[in-house]
Amino acid sequence: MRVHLVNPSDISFGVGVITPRWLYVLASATPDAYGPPAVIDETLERFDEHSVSPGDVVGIGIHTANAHRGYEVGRRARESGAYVVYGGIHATLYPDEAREHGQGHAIVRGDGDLIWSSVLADCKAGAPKEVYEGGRIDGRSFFPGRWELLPKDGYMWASVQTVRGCPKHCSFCSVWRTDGQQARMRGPEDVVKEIRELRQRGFKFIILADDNFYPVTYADIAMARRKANPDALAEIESIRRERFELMERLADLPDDMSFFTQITMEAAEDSAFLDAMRRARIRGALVGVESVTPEGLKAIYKDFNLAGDALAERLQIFRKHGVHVLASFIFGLPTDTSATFDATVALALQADVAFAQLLAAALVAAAEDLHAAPEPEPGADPRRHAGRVGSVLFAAADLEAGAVREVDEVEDRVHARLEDVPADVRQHRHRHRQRPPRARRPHGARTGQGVPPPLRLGAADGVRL
Ligand code: B12
Ligand code: SF4
Repeated sequence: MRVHLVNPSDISFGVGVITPRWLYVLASATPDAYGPPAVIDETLERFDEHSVSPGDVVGIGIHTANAHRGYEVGRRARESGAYVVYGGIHATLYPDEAREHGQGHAIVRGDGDLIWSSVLADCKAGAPKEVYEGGRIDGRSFFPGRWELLPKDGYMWASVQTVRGCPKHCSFCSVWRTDGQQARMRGPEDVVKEIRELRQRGFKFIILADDNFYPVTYADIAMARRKANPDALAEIESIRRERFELMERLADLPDDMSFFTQITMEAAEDSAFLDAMRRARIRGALVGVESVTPEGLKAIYKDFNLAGDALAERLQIFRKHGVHVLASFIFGLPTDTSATFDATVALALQADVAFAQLLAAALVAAAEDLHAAPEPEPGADPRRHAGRVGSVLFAAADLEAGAVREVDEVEDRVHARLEDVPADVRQHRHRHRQRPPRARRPHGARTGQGVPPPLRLGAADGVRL
């Protein structure tokens, strides 16, 4: 019985940016008795069902964005006689969907590290269970990646996790539902050991694949003090201490290494923490700004974020401490209006962020809205039907003609460049080969003379990393 681990992707490019950590963690969790698992990241190369023999196990990790492809892989693997097992964020949230659409024999919910060997033993015995509850294991039990299985020169950056779970509960995010609100931290020793190994393998840039690198805020400490709860206070103080200890260890690593993480903007309140990040060479962080208005933040249960000038000032503090910000914004919140776009751009410039990531929210609702959008009535102004995200209507009529042309030109340039990618690099763009061709955007859709093709989006719980 051979074990195959597949990270699904619609497009394979031959090289990847970041190592998909779960593949290498599950490889570590695979007992030696089964031999080294075949690790297939479809970002690099396509899964070939002919490599699977009857009785093999094919483990597929899915998040919402790659679930469709994951289900296709699973169906093919099952046709080849393999046991198909799904895990990951999306399977944890929607196990029935993975069973129905992906024909999974078994679904693993939660962390795979400890339960994976039991799943394999059951498959070997010919009796996999329908659902396994992997749970939320203690941070000390997280497995490191089995990095000796990495393809040579396959990735630019490696990924190492230091903490899982986030105490917040932002409405659009899946993390607190899947990984929980408890910060589950790996021991600094384990983290550094893994990083050293990766450096020996040539990686100098490492993504800390954490949900929230700053899990204890001043407000949490103040609250525990107010409640006069010594146990709670001791626990959060020890979490904070351990974060500092980790950063000290990172600072001792060779100085050609850099890190990137994800953090809430509350960290800006804590200059000692930001200074420790700088010493640790955590040079950048994704900060979930999400919305620039207090109403927007309230709507997504993120009113611990600031808005307005105070927000800009808070973001500037990161850069002053040598931590560059990738600010992540969401569009399409119920409180957004067409003025939100300009307000967001103005804020991003004022805050001096290094990058801005702009995402569409409420993917399900937005997709439904688009699907439900009626064809223009004969004689009606078709430009009112250019599209909608959440409650924001994108009417091409509202765009300047020049802006429309610019968007079209950029899109055409990107397509042209993709076509130029040499065949040996662009191994296969199987999205185009395997699926019926996507409905092309009707000519002139961008300029309002047609309706854009419907979006096919899954049931998404979270839209930002
Ligand atoms: C690092 C990260 C990234 C990085 C690195 C990705 C990479 N190459 O690894 C980058 C920046 C590229 C990224 C991009 C995106 N990400 Co991201 N990312 C993360 C983050 C913070 C950590 C992921 C990670 O490595 N975890 C460590 C591993 C070990 O954990 P794991 O993957 O969960 O795997 C464990 C279990 O789930 C389980 N498991 C997983 N697979 C399998 C399979 C089997 C068979 C079994 C048994 C078990 C199992 O066992 C594993 C070990 O315990 C997560 C947050 C999170 N908590 O997961 C978001 C997260 C996965 N990202 C998310 C999103 C939305 C995205 C983007 C779509 C963002 C965007 N709009 O562009 C893109 C998608 C990119 C793509 N095409 O894959 C969402 C997904 C939400 C959802 N409903 O699916 C998450 C959950 C964040 C969130 N706020 O909700 N991401
Ligand atoms: S969006 Fe960020 S702060 Fe909010 S729950 Fe998710 S990980 Fe935590």
